[in-house]
Amino acid sequence: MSEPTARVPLRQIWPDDFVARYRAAGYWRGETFPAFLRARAREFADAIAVVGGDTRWTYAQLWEQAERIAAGLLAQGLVPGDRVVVQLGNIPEFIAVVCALFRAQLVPVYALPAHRLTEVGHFARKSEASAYISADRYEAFDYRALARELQAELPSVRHVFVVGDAAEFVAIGALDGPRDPLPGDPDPQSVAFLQISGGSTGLSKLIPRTHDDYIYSFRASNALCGIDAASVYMVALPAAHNFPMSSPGFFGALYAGARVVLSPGPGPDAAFPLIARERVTCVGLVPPLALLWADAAGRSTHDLSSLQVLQVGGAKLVPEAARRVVAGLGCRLQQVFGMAEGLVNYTRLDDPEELVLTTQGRPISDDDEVLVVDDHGMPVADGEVGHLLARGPYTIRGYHNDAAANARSFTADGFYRTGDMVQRLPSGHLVVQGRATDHINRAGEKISAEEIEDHLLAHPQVFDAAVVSVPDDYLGERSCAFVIPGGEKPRPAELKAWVRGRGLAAFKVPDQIVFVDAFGTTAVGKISRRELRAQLRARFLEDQKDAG
Ligand code: OOB
Repeated sequence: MSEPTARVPLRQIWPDDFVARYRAAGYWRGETFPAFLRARAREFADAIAVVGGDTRWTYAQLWEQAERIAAGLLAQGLVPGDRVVVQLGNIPEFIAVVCALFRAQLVPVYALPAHRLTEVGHFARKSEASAYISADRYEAFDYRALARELQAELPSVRHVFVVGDAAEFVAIGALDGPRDPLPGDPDPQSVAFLQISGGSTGLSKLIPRTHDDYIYSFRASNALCGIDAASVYMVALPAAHNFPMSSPGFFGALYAGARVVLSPGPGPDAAFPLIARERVTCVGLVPPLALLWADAAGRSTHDLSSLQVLQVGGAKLVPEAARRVVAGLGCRLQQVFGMAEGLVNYTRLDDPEELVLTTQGRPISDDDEVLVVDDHGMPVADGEVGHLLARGPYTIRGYHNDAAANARSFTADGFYRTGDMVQRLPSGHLVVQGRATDHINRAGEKISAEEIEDHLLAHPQVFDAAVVSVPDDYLGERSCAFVIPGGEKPRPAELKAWVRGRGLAAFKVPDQIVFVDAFGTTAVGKISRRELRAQLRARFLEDQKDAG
């Protein structure tokens, strides 16, 4: 039998002098996922690592699950370096599967449970994935149906593995194989997984994160978020999102030997009983949820007194809301302003209250280089609003396989253009003031205006469409599509169903549709889409003011 040939590991390239610097500073220690997970399985063998549903795995059991699944995946014909799209919800198997992929040197590509065929197909195509792993059902959706459509469209996705009832596919629970073929530990500078971007222009980009850089980000986060072996960290947001994964997230918690508790949903009904039962100490939420929790806490009979740190991030928490959250939950607030591409800012647990309430924190690392610049790239003074650029020991230098996006999103000297507009205070704390890119931040879910416009334009009765963000009391922002009908005007519900029918996550369906005869721009000649969206948004806000 011939040896299976591994695929060439993906790499993310930092210039040599930066590599040397980040190693010398002790950020990059040559640690890898499988090595640290194996070490914890010895050190904390009998401590509970993961709690979810009826499952309680010790560290030793989690590692055993990872080894079994890893061996099984290789026995099924996957080879190290293969990319695997993982679409699992907040269930223990999500963590076991991801650890197994690391163990076998397979590269997870994270999809959110809300994603549908169009998005999953895009991730699989872009990453050249050979496998897809999902649950049988999650939140009333049958992912096996999605798997069938995916394989019909992309035969290169040769393998499908399913948690639960696998139907014609292979069950994760049944996987096993000889342990000998399992590879040794990977190169710490190789890409451990591909995370997905919020996607401000068109489709999501894939974000390659290395063992060295990602482990540094959550190891350092642990110190700033107060996570140690005695902590109990709850995953309330979708586990595949970078925030609950690494800021400090469940990986930070596992690195520390702490306990991870997976909440099946983000609302108080699901989370509060678990907080009381497991004595949860830390959880991360997006602003609308934090407000919901704060309101519900007053009426709740559950004991929430174990909560020490409530982290809020993913979208802007305005000071008034921050005050309500603190008053309602009575624990320490930590603001988190991060991005899957890297840079994460935290308010510090010992920051003065005013900074915690009014800023989005400061970078993790002394070697996070943060620039705030004007439209011409010139630095602005502290206190002035400008574009945020970032470079550092856990911020990527480029997207996976996307030269056009890289040319747009990175400066020649390797700074990532975050698209966010911020103010920097003399203390180094950042205040997010808006953004320069056209996406909608809908309760922390990022939606590209362009992506949704393209789907609307494909409708036969749409002549033109522009999608903008409008303020929403609950979500922070919601999406509003301005549509010029072509021929007979479609009904709004029809257009929403159309977008959903294009195989997209439900959160991308426009919340509101406004029909207009023309975009009515006053500018002479052709204006950019961005300018058009800005004008429509301004007109919407003006109309609201008149109406109210
Ligand atoms: C997190 O990551 P992504 O990749 O879903 O989104 C990043 C973008 C940022 O560029 C910014 O526009 C926005 O989300 N954002 C915030 C924010 N946190 C993120 N805007 C205002 N205030 C905040 N606190 O969302 C993410 C990743 C890791 C940790 C936390 C959040």
